[in-house]
Amino acid sequence: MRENAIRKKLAAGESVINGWLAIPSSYSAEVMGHQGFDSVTVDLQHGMIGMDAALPMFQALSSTSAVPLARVPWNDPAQIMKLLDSGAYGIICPMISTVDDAASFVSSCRYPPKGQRSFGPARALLYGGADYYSGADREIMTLGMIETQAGLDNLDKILSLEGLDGIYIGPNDLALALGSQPKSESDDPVVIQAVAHIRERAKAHGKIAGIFCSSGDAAARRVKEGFQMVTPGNEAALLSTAAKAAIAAIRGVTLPASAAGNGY
Ligand code: 3PY
Ligand code: MG
Repeated sequence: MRENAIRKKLAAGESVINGWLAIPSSYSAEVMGHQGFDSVTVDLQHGMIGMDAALPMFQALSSTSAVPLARVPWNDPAQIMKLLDSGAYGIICPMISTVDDAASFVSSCRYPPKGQRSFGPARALLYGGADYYSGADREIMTLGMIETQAGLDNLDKILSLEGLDGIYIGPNDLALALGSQPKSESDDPVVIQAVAHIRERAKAHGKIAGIFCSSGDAAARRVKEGFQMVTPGNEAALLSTAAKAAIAAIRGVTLPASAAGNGY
C-alpha cells in the first residue's frame, strides 16, 4: 500500500503543512496540491463541498504529492467510511467531546477486529494500491477536533484512546465554547491558555497536535510553539487575501490589518 507520507514525517519529528479546500472544484484542488503542501484537506464540514464534489477533488490531488485528507461534516460512520473509500488517507473529525465520540470515530476508520469499517475500498484501491486492505489500519490517520468545553474537560481521556493519532484544534469553535469571539488567532487569555493546554497535553500523550490558523505567519508561530500540523487558512481565504493585496498595490494603498481574514 502507498505509504502515508505525513505519518512518516510526523513520526520523524517534522512538522506538516496542511492545505485546506473549501471550494468545490477539482481545479482548485489540483492547484493547491501542486504548491508544496504536505497534505491537503477536503473540508466537507464548512467547505462548500459535498460527497460528489469531493471525489474529483481527491482525483485531482492524486496528480500531486500532497497526502489527501478529509474533514467530515460530523462524526458519522457512513460519511467517514465513504470518504475513506474515496481515497482519503486521514480523517479530521469535528467536535470530539467525549472518549465515546473518539472511540466511535476511530472505529469508523479501522477494519474489524479493530473497528467497524465496512469493506469496499473502491477508489482507495486505485490510490492506495491493490494491497490497500492489509495496510489501511496502519496508514489511515485519525485526528479528532478539540473545540468544545466538554472536549477540554475530557481531553486526557480522549488523548488516552489507542488508535487516535492526534487532535486538531478548531480555534473558532473553541473560542465560542469559552465565551469568546470566534477568531483563529484569539487574543483572549482564556483561549490562549486553552490552546496551549491542549498542545501540552497532546505532547504529554505522545499524540499529534494540529491547529487551524489564519495565515502562513500565524501558522509559523504555531509551529514554533510546538504544533506539528498547521493549516494556513483555506484556499478561499488565501485567494481573497491575494486578490485584496493585488488591488491595494494597484491603487497604491496599504491594507489595514482588519483586511486580513480569519482563515475562512
Ligand atoms: C474552527 O476554528 O472551529 C474550525 O473548525 C476550523 O476549521
Ligand atoms: Mg470548528
